[in-house]
Amino acid sequence: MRQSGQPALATARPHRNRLLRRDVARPHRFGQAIGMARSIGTAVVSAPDGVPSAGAGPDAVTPRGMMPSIKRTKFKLSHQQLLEMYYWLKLIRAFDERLSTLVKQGKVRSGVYTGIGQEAIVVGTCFGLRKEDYVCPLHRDLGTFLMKGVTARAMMSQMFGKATGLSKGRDSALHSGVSELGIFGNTSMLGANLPVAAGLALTFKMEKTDNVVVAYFGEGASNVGDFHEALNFAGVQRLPVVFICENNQYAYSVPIEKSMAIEDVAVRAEGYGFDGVAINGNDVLAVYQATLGAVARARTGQGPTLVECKTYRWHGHSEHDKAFYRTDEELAIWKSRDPLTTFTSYLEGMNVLTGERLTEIETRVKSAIDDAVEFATNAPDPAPEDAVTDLYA
Ligand SMILES: Cc1ncc(C[n+]2csc(CCOP(=O)(O)OP(=O)(O)O)c2C)c(N)n1
Ligand SMILES: [Mg+2]
Repeated sequence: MRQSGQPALATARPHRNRLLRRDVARPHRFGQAIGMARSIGTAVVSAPDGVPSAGAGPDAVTPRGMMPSIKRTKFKLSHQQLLEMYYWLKLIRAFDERLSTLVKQGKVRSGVYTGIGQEAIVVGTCFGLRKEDYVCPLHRDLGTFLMKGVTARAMMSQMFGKATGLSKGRDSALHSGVSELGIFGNTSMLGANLPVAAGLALTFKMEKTDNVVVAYFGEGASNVGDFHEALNFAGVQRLPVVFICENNQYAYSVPIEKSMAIEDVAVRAEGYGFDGVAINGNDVLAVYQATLGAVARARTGQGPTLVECKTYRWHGHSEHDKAFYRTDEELAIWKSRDPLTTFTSYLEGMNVLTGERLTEIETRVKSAIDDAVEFATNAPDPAPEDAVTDLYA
């Protein structure tokens, strides 16, 4: 919310408004070497030949940082696959929105860190993964669990702290993994999932599989030591890991310009000997395309990639944070780049999404969420005697 007396966004925080700014190209040396220097204000990752980007338009991107060869990755998605992507975007949005309501109703008492506004990152990164590939999600990445195969019922039970949840009621957040689905649950230690991701990738390499690891972190986490150790190790060992930075501009109340002196987290990859790219994280196809390229490189022994997805979280850090540290104007700008609305328009423009299909998808989403809430509400609490089971220490 905007504080009284606070000047308008553009004058108060020119840096914060950078995603609207036109600027001159600042090509990275890798980019120059492969002739990929480009101008600020154009699409960062262009869609494959003949397929327009689903992005929110030129204002929605900040193409700074490096442009590795993944820019040229081509892909084809059938209408069915595009609609599947759309379903996931809708489901994940609806799940988080319902959780937000449940917190306000006092029905969910855990810390809820929604990813509303950031869904394109989860969907674009998980869509092309295999079951055997691992994800190492963050506190905002509930959608990765759903996309890797956890049911909405189990996920809702987890958030309710019920016995039917992933951690059987011992926790009510995302601190739980499902190894058979390739999900390594996060801990609360920011950045700590990244060395673990590198370790998982080392296992894949030593076992000579072509599985990959996709690890998520915020721009805030990229300032902690674990991030740098993990990227260094992954670079030295050429590990099959894709580092996905969800740059939502804030680490709790701290805006990015107060925590780092660079514009793009992506440039940090260069220090560890591999490529990084900054893309429009609100464009699900751009995220899908960049991940596809990075995953292909990882699978074929070409090592890690850092993909920085520029985005914004609509809600506060958690549901108890009213986010007074930002302005209404800033939020409105980012809401106008809603990954869901832009993808809806894109699909409608291509005649992939018709009124009938939209109703069908919305009905499916609503019934999945309603069913999950009902299931979790009626599910049993954990039994006291179970407190000492499943312990390894
Ligand atoms: C090592 C460590 N330091 C601080 C915290 C407290 N903390 C939890 S989330 C958070 C902000 C994270 O920001 P970012 O990495 O940008 O991710 P975002 O929440 O924006 O998705 C902080 C400071 C923590 N959990 N772990
Ligand atoms: Mg952040």
